[in-house]
Order: sequence, then C-alpha cells, then structure tokens
Amino acid sequence: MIDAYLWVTGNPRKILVMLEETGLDYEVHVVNIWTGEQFEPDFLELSPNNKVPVINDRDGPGGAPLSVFESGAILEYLADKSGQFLPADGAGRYKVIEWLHLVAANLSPALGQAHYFVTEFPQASEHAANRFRNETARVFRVLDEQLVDKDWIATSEYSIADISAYGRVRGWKNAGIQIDDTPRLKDWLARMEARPAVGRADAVIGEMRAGLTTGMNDETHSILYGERQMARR
Ligand SMILES: N[C@@H](CCC(=O)N[C@@H](CS)C(=O)NCC(=O)O)C(=O)O
Repeated sequence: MIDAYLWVTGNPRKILVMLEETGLDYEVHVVNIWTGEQFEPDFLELSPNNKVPVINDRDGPGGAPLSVFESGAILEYLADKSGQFLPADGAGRYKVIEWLHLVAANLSPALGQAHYFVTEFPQASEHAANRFRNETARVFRVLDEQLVDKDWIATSEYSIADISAYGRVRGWKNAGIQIDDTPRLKDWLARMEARPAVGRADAVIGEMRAGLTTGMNDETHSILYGERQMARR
C-alpha cells in the first residue's frame, strides 16, 4: 500500500496519474498547502522541503517502509516497483531519465515562475513576466521537437517522462503562452488527456477540490511565497 500525500496542483497530479496507470494500491492523504498544512511537523518529517507530493510505501525495499519526496524520484520509484513506464536497463532507461530531469530542472521552474509573474502577480515585473514566459515557450518548443517522429517524449514508448511533463504542460494557460504555437505538443496533450488513467486521476483531484471553499488569496500568497514560507523552522 502506498500512502500518497497530495494536493490539487500539478506536481501531485503526476503521482496520481502514475498510481492509476500502474494499478498499485494507494491511499490519498490530502495536504492543503493553501492553509499551511505542509509546515506541520509530521509532514516535514516526510518532506523537509515542505512540498507535495510525497509517498510512503508501507512495503518498501526489504519489506520496510520507505518515504520518497520529489515527483521525479517518486515516479522513478513507482516505475521500478511496478516494472512499468521505465525500461529496466539499456539506452531507453537513460532517455527516459534524461527527459524526466529536463522537466524537473527546466520546464517546472520556468513554468512556476511564469505562473507567479504572469498570473499571480502581474503587477510585479513586466521584465520578469516576459523572461519566464519566453523561457517556458522555449522549453515547450524543445518538447515539441521531440514529437516530430514519435508519439511520446523520451522514446517511442509512453513513459514516466510523459507523465512528469503532463503535470506541468497542462498548466500552460497560467504561464501566459499559447499551446497552438507547439502543435505537436498540443496533440500529445490530447493523447495524454485521452488516457483512462489520466481521467481517473482527474476525478480524484475533482473530489479533493469539491470540499474547497477558497482558492488563492492574500493569505495563501503569504503561505506559499511570503512570511510563512520564509520563517525558520
Ligand atoms: N520539485 C518538486 C516541486 C514540488 C512543489 O513545488 N510542490 C508544490 C505544489 S505543486 C508545493 O508543495 N508547494 C508548497 C510550498 O512550497 O510550501 C517536485 O517535483 O515534487
């Protein structure tokens, strides 16, 4: 059984998609990062960087429990555990890991900052908004090129690189870019959305959203980007 500590945002969504794709047993634990639950001491034990997603596999290596944070690391762990969506060895394994890292190291930070400056704080800096919007658009074009001669990002097979990219690419509107500028990536997104497991993950997130009374506001901004986030612990 996998305990999955999640919220309704893009990085946790990757893990839900993976859990649904693999068929591994899991239980969702909602961590509301908009009210500060990521700073609870018990959660920080699992996730010292105060971020979701995190998993705890009750039956980890050697039968002992193991917790894993960082969405890329979790995807790799679940792929190895289930024997799916990451070749066990050979060139394909490293192609998948390569693109998994590109998502974590380039796409995610650029898109996150574009979201911040374009959508959350458009008044803060036009220069920063342009910089991160352009960088996101550039990485989208890099992904688009990968799809010239195949359906999936890393190799001809669907993999955790696609699942990881999906969690972020689907948020393109908040980064102020146009998906029509990368038509192959747009088609890939449609292929992702057509997968039954992606639909089931969406339904789980819909249930998590159903109980929500507020979205982002001044208080959530302080928790995610302000005093609460910067406080020493
Ligand atoms: N590099 C991390 C990023 C995780 C991340 O940014 N999580 C956000 C939600 S999508 C979060 O938990 N934010 C809460 C906070 O920063 O306090 C990963 O890929 O898992």
